Order: sequence, then structure tokens, then C-alpha cells
Amino acid sequence: MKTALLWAALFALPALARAAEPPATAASAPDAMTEAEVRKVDLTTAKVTLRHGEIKPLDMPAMTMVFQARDKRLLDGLKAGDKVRFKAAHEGGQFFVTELEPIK
Ligand SMILES: [Cu+2]
Repeated sequence: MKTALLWAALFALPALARAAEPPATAASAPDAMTEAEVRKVDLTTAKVTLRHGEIKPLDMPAMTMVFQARDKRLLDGLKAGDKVRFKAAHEGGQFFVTELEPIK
């Protein structure tokens, strides 16, 4: 009896782990991340210049522009030339980077 329960647990765990992953269609979701190349990082002002692709949620075409980092730690270890994926928000007339991750 104990053995049967153990086997059930072993099979159930990977299934749960897979269910937690985002769906494969995430790239086309409205809040999908945008790819960009870092042009400049200013840690003192927490600003980053990005050459970004189209940002669909903000209805913004591809361009190079400056973003304010919502959290300074988003820019940790970032340097010009890095390829990243990010999410942006437009608040109070300013554009913010709210999420950012390197593309490996
Ligand atoms: Cu822009």
C-alpha cells in the first residue's frame, strides 16, 4: 500500500511542475515582453537606453529611447550591447521598464 502511494506521488509531481509553466502561446499575449538591445546604462539615475522592437501593449513602434527603471536592480550587471527582453509601462508622462531579463 505504501509503495503504491509513493509511485503515485512520483508520477504526480512532474505533471504538476509542467502545469506551472506558462503556456506556449505567451509570446503573442498582450503583455508579451519586447526584445531590445541595450545602448546605454546610467546607474546613478537608473535610466537605460534601449533600441527596442515594437511594444504592442504601448502601441509603440520600434525605436531607440530612454526608459526609467522601476527598480534600479533591474539594471544590475547590464551593459551596452546586451540583448534583453523587457516590459514597459507609461505612467505620468514617463516610460518605465518594469521587468527586464537578458536573452541568452
Ligand atoms: Cu520607444
